Amino acid sequence: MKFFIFSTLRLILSTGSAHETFGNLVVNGTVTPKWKYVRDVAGEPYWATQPNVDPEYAKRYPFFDLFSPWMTCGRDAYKSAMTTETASVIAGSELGMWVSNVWNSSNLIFHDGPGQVYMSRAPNDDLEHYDGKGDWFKIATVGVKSDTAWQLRWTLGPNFTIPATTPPGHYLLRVEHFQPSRLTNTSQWYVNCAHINVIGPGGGMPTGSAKFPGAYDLEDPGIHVEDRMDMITPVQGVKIDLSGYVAPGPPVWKG
Ligand SMILES: *[C@@H]1O[C@H](CO)[C@@H](O)[C@H](O)[C@H]1NC(C)=O
Ligand SMILES: *[C@@H]1O[C@H](CO)[C@@H](O)[C@H](O)[C@H]1NC(C)=O
Ligand SMILES: *[C@@H]1O[C@H](CO)[C@@H](O)[C@H](O)[C@H]1NC(C)=O
Ligand SMILES: *[C@@H]1O[C@H](CO)[C@@H](O)[C@H](O)[C@H]1NC(C)=O
Ligand SMILES: [Cu+2]
Repeated sequence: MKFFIFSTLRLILSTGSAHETFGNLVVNGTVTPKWKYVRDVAGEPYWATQPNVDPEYAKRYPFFDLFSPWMTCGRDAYKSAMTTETASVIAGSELGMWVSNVWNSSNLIFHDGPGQVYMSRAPNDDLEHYDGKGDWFKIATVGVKSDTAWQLRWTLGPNFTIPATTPPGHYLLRVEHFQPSRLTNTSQWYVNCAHINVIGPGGGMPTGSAKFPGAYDLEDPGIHVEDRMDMITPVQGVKIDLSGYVAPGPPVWKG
């Protein structure tokens, strides 16, 4: 049984589906270099140990366990805290977290699912020693485009605004992308975190808080979805209908 589960997982990991990492922060209209402002991550444990496999290839594999510590900022991302640079960003400006590495050489996302963006201020504004275990507030959900399509499909990644009244300080900026499914505990998860220094007048009080891991549940209706919303393993004869989809987590704080 154990072997069966293992080989099924390997099959899922090695066929068809698209994978990605969000290694590029977009700031001031510029796509910054991969892993400069985003915490670098470890490769998927199996692929990372295969000979002659590009490390970037192994990094873009998803993880499946939403209770994993990888849910905070990606696989072993805290190990890169000291070497990740911090980007100064103006509150109220638009940023992006874009894919640096996808399965399909089109280099565009071809996963179906929402993207969400969260922020968490580092204690003492010390990002180099922040493991991301504090409170997070949500600043964006990039969800459905129509009843049959997701906004992120065939794009480089989410664009979003840092709320204009965000208290100035040093934050982890966390992007997540996943595939809602009608099958429990089968979503591919992609998570990465950037280091940002928010410059601005402040004055806002972020509301709605979440912990990662911990904020989401396997039975969250935005993760374990109705049959009509499953575009990964669709039920034959059931028409795709994403209407009414609500992504997991607290509401978006707009500042
Ligand atoms: C969910 O899947 C992950 C990995 O695929 C596994 O480690 C975990 O035990 C599963 N959780 C449950 C509740 O089945
Ligand atoms: C973005 O522009 C602001 C204002 O000019 C500047 O302070 C900041 O350093 C820039 N950020 C990056 C990462 O270039
Ligand atoms: C990427 O995937 C799409 C959808 O499967 C396919 O149509 C396209 O040809 C692929 N592009 C490349 C360059 O492999
Ligand atoms: C993000 O912005 C770029 C232009 O800067 C655009 O090409 C892209 O489609 C946008 N992404 C989404 C998901 O809207
Ligand atoms: Cu994938």
